[in-house]
Amino acid sequence: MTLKKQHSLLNRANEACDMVKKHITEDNIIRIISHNDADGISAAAVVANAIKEEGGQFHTSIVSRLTREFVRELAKESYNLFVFSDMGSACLKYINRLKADVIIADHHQPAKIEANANVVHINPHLFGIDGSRELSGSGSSYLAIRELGENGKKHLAYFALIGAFGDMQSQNGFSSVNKLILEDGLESEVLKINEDLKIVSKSEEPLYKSLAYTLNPGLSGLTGDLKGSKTFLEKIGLSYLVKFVDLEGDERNILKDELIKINPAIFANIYTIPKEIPQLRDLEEYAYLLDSCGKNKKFGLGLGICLGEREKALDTAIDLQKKYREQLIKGMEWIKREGSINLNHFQYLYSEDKDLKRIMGTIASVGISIGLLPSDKPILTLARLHDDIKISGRTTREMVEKGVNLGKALDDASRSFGGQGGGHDIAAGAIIPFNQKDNFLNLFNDIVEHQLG
Ligand SMILES: [Mn+2]
Repeated sequence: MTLKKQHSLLNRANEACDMVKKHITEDNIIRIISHNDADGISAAAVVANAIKEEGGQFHTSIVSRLTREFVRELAKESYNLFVFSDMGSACLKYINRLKADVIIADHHQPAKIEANANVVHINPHLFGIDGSRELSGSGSSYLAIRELGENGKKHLAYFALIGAFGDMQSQNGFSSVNKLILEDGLESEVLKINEDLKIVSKSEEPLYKSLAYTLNPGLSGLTGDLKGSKTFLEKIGLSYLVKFVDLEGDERNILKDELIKINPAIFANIYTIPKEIPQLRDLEEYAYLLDSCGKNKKFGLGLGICLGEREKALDTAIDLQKKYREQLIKGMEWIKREGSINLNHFQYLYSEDKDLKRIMGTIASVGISIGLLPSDKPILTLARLHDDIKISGRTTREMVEKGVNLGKALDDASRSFGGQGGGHDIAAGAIIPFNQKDNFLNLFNDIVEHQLG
C-alpha cells in the first residue's frame, strides 16, 4: 500500500519533470516562487540548481505567504512556466486561473479542489502521505526535477533533506518518501551518514557556545544558557574555550559520556556533505543557516549560498546567524523568567518586542524540549503586528496522536474572527485582528478541548 502511494506520487512528479524539460528546451525563463523559510529556500534551490545544470534560466521570488493578490500580479507576468515550491497547494483556486503551465510542489494541507489541466500538483497529502513528517516542500520540489538530465539529479537530493531538517521532519531519522530521498543522496555518494555528537559549530565556536547554541536535541541546563554550559564544561574538566574539533580523543569521549547523560539523543546520525566547506558540511546546520537568512529577510543570500556563492555571502550569513543566536539566548532567558501563559488546553507566549517576535516559535519548541515549558499542552506564539496578531502553533507527536490538529484548529478559530490560518497537524499558523485576541484564545481552547474528545 505504502509503495503504491509513493509510486503514484512519483508518477505525478515525473509529469512535472517532463514539463520542466519542455520549457528548458524551449529556452523559456522559468518563474520560481517559494516560501521564505529554510525548507522554502532549499526548495527553490533544488529546482534552480537543476535548471542551471541543464543550461536553463530561472527567475525566483521568495515570499512569506502566497496571497490572492500576489497570484493576480503573477498572472500579468509573461512567463510560460510557474513553479510554486513549499507553497501553492492552499491557493490552488487562484493558481488555477493562471494561463501558463504551472507546477505546485508543496506539502502543506491542500485546498479541496481539483487542479486544472495546465497545473501539475505534487503534494504528499493527495496520495495519503503525511506532509508534516514524510515529505518536505523541498522534497516535493526535488521529486519534480529528480529525473531531469541524462543521469537524473540524485546528487541534489541533499537539498530535500536540508528542507526536511528545516521543517523538523527528522526527529527519529527519516521515513517514507524522505527515506527514499535519503537513499538517493547516499547512492549519489554526495551524502554520508555517521554517528557523532549533534552539537553545532564544531569547527567555528568555542565549546561552551557550541553547547549553548545546540537546539536539536535540546540539552537541559545547557541549551540557551552560556553560563550553564561554561560551568558544565569546567565540572567535567574540559576547557570551555577550546573548539570541539581541537579536543583530544579521550576528551571527546568524556564529553560524549556526559552529554548522553543529559540527553541520549545527542549522540546520533549526522548527515554530511563531505566535499562541502566545514560551515555547510552538516545538513542540519545548513538548514539553520538558511533559517537565519530567512528570518532576517535575506532570502537572496540564502538562495545564493545554495547556488554556490561562498566567501562574502557566507560571511554575511554566518554573521546573521551569530546575531540570531544571541537573540535566541535572550529569548531563552525570557521564557525562563516569565514562562508561558496557560489556558486549560494550551499555553501561549505573547510579545510586542521586535527581536522576541522573530524567534518566539523557536524558543517555544526548544523551551518545551528542555523542560522549561510544559510538554503536555500545544503552544501558540502570538506576535503583534500593528492591528493584527501573527500566530504560530506547535505541538508534539504525542498530542497529535491524542487528536490535536493545529492546522484545523487555527483555521477554524481564526476564520471565526475574520482572520485566516492553516498548516500541518503538528505545526501551523494564523493571522487574526488584534482586537479579537481574547475571543480567539477562548475559542481555540474550546476547539482543542473538542479535538481531545
Ligand atoms: Mn515546508
